[in-house]
Parts: sequence; C-alpha cells; structure tokens
Amino acid sequence: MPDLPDAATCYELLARMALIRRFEEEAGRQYQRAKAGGFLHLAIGEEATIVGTTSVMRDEDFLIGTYRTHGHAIARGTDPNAVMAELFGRVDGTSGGRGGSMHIFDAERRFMGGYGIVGGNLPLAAGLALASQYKGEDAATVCMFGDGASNTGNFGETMNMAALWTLPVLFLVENNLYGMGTSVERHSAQTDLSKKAEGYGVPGTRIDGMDVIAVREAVAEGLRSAREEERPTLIEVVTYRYRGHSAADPEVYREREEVEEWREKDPIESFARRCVEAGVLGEREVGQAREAAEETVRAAVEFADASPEPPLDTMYESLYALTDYPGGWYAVDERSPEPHRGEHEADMPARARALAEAGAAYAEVEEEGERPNPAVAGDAQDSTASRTGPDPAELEDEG
Ligand SMILES: Cc1ncc(C[n+]2csc(CCOP(=O)(O)OP(=O)(O)O)c2C)c(N)n1
Ligand SMILES: [Mg+2]
Repeated sequence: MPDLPDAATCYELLARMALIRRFEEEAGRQYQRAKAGGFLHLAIGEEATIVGTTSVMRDEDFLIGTYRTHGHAIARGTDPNAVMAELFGRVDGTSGGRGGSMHIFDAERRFMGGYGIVGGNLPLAAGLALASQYKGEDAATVCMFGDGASNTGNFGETMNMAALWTLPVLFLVENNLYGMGTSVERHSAQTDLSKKAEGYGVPGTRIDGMDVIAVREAVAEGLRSAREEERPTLIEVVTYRYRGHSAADPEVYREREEVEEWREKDPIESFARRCVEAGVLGEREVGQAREAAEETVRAAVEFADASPEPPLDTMYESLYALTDYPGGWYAVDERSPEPHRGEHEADMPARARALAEAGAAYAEVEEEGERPNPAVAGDAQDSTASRTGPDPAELEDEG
C-alpha cells in the first residue's frame, strides 16, 4: 500500500471527497423534490477516482468527462454553488442553467465537460492534447470515461491516433463494473480493461479505484509520461457506484449483497480510518471535513434556489443552429407565427438556402428513372445541375 502524503494533503483529499459525496447526496434529494430536472447520474462511491486524479493535475491541464461529472467539476475547483444552480436550471449555473446535470462545463478551470454521448469525449480529448502539442504548451489532458465506453469505436480510433501522434493525454477508465444494467463480463470480451489499448500502442495499468492514494500515484506517473515523454497511457481504476445508473434505475441487475460488500470498501471511510490510524489526522479533523462539506452544500442549495430562472425571451441565445432542421415541435417556438431568434434562416448564405430548399422539394417529388451518381457523371461541382427535379430557383414562392 503506498505511503500517505503529509497531513495537509491528506486533509485536502478527505475534505474534497466528503464534499463531493455530500453534494451528490443532496443533488439526489433535490432531484426527488423536482428542484433539479432532466437526468441525474450520481458517482457516489467513485470519489477516490475523481479526487485522486484531480489532486495531481496542474491548473493548465485539461479534464474531460462524461455525464457523471458533478464531482469532477467540483474537484477541479468549480464553485459548488454554480454546479447546484446548473442542476436547478438557473442563470447562475455553470452553463447559465441550459446544460443541466449532464453538461457541467467550466472552461476557466479547463474542465471541458460534461458529455452525454458514451465515448464521445475520447476523440475530443485527443483534440485537446493535439492543440497543446501544436501550440508547444506544457498542458496534459486527462480523459475519464466508463467501462461501457471502452467498447465504442471511438475508443479504438482515439487510442490509435493518440499513440501515433504521441499526444500528451492520459486515458482513465472508471470501471464501476456496469454499463447501465450490463455487467462488464457481459459487455466486454476482455474484462481486464487495462489491456484493451495495448494493441494500439497505449500501455495500461489496473489500479484500486477505492484507494485515493493509489489513484493519485498512478495518475501522477501517467501525467508525467504524457507531459515529458508525450506518451499516452491508459489507467483502469476499479470502482463501484452505490446508487443506480441514473435516478430512475430499479437496479434489478445486481444483488443487494454486492452493493453492501462494496460499501465495506467505501473510499472516504477507509481513507479517514487509515489517516487516523496512522496518526496523520485526528478524529476532530475528520469531523471538521464533514461539517465543512455539510455547510458548503447547504449554502449551495440556498444559492441555487435564490438564483432566477433564465428569462423566456433568452431561450434562443447561445444556440448553435444553422437552420430550423430538424423540424418539429422542439425546434419551433409556437408563441406567435413569425420567426423567432434562432429560427430565422436569413443569415444563411443564399446558396446554402437554395440547396436546402431544393432538397426539401425533392422529398415530395417522385424520382424519374435512375438518379445520376455525381462521382461518375463528373458533376460533383454542382450536383443540383444534373438532377431531374425542379429548379430550386423556381421553387422559391412555393414554400
Ligand atoms: C453512443 C451512446 N450509446 C448509448 C448511450 C446510452 N447510455 C447512456 S449511459 C450508458 C452506459 C455507459 O456505461 P459506462 O461507460 O460504463 O459509464 P457509467 O454510466 O458506468 O459511468 C449508455 C449505454 C449513450 N448515451 N450514448
Ligand atoms: Mg460503468
């Protein structure tokens, strides 16, 4: 078992884990009270993987995670008030209340989200690392994802590019033994996930994810090799989530005894016990860490509750939308018939609009004969010219 660091570091590790635990317990409670909306994925039980990792990262390093990242943002230094306000959908949230639980984001602290697409953050991590390398910066990127994400195509593609381009990135798979309700034995042929990137040239190690010090040391070494040798590595941290996959999970896929067994290895309890037994921290300091967490979370709920909801007329702000495609009730504001901000296509280049309208017109038109293949016909420069349907220019008044 690795040695404990100094007392101040141990206190900080314990206090951070206790804060995240308390924050998430309260987030779950506020979700049940319908104060927090959307989906809610809690990482209760996984605190050592989060805090062990961020405790050895530098300010200039990037962290990118999944949809289970309230704790990751807080561990990176994001104000718990802003995270709670984001869960409540309020203006003082990290994304102005528009992202919610799955999309916590804090560019200032280089916490780059918050992603709902399983495995979607992996190529983005490679992109962040490539940017640092390209600019000659010393920053490394840490990419955290789940065991389930290691089965996606993105995983293999990203490992290959990271190794090929010697990117300063560290991949950390938080193996909590389940992808939703599917156990790792049922979803992955290779259950030692640390081996899964070897063939791509990314070596791996497997670490006890309930031991904050073990995680910390492995991540420190991974960051060193990313930074100094531009050598990507994969760390598998074996951990467990005590709560369901999301707030709505009947948990029929596992036995209560299994959860209880893992509770015995609680990362916060076990670390507190170890610090006290080693004489590094006293019972009083352990209590103090818990009380501080309690107070911070109480204040965060009060702050979030007092923060206003975004005004309705700002609904179309901060949206990235070129057209109103895909159409439908969710894309159209039906308060009044005229176009609203974000629905208007007036800013689109005329050519793009003509193509879009021509495409829409084709949806209604029966094809006559075989449709020409632009690559074969050599007309890829202007694919509308060879089409057999109506001329887009003539369609303008037909809507
Ligand atoms: C590309 C994609 N496929 C499926 C889903 C649905 N989905 C959401 S979470 C999840 C399980 C992911 O498990 P894992 O990667 O182990 O992360 P964990 O939830 O355990 O943290 C799935 C399949 C999704 N969000 N994105
Ligand atoms: Mg998982």
